[in-house]
Amino acid sequence: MDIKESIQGIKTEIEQSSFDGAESLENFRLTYLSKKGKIQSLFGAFRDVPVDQKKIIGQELNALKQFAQEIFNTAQENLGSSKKSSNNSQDLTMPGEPLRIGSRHPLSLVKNEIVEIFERIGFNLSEGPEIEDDWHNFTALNLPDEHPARDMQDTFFIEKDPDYLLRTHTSSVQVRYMENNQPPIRTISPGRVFRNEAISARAHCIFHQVEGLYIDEGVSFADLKQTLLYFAKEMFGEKTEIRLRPSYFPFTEPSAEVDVSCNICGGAGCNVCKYTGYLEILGCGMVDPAVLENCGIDSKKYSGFAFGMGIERIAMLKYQINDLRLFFENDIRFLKQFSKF
Ligand code: 2NM
Repeated sequence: MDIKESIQGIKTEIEQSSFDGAESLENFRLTYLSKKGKIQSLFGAFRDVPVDQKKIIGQELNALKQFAQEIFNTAQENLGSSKKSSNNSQDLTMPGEPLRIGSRHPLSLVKNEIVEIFERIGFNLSEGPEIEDDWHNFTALNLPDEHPARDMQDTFFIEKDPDYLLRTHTSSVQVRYMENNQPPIRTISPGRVFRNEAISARAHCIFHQVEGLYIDEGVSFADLKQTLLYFAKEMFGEKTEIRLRPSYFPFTEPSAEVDVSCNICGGAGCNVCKYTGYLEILGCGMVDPAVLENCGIDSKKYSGFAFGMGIERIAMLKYQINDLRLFFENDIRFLKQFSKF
């Protein structure tokens, strides 16, 4: 095949080539425009062209090279602009992805509500460490060494030094508060507490408490009752009644368990209150004089009351949640039901 025929053949090939992407463009460049490509090899063969034809063949070869380059440039441009036009095809009037901002956990909502109810009657907020020592969690609170609540089954001890433990109640915060403040004391202590027990629908080894403490001259059991009645009405509604039953805690004497009238049936009896008309919500009592003395408070001059409640339990009653585990699974379908946000 002579060189003229080769030029024509390549020209026809180029005219017939099509481009469907970056890969075909690169193949075209390698086939026709690179140093080892078809056109460059014709330039190699140009040496053997007879002198009288060199001018015309040379012109034709240059024209072929230019033609290939032009085809390549046009294809490259088209490919680039087709990418651009697919970007332009986005519809900028489409609504955006909704922003998901999350919601407050029901336990936080209930904790805040309880704290605010007591802040309205002059209580302040106190907090303390989750890792406690034996004194603040047990000894100062009248729990002698042999007391069953100290049993290994109930308390998570720090293995390296069992004088340290995960607090089993937030009373330890109030011991610290009494050590550092003289009466009048009105403080409310919310927080996370830990008990070494089996997990079920009704119990978990981590839960949340709010404890309250009021110490001054002449504080009586009547003050305790009225304070708790105020709390119950604020928390569960104006019609709510309370009922006290005698109980026992090592740190209070006398002690009581407090029930509120069932806010679901209004006291008539339903399956939530197990047809008793009442729901147990907290424990309380007059702080034992020995506890006051342990914390540096003169028990001859001062008296006080204390109470404690589980936030999970209050939240379950308030929102009619029947399984404790929902609080720590953090399923957003559950969580977002309680927050207005
Ligand atoms: C309860 C029940 C009764 C309580 C006692 C104290 C302290 F530190 F003052 F002694 N704080 N909280 C207390 C009393 C807690 O929880 C069911």
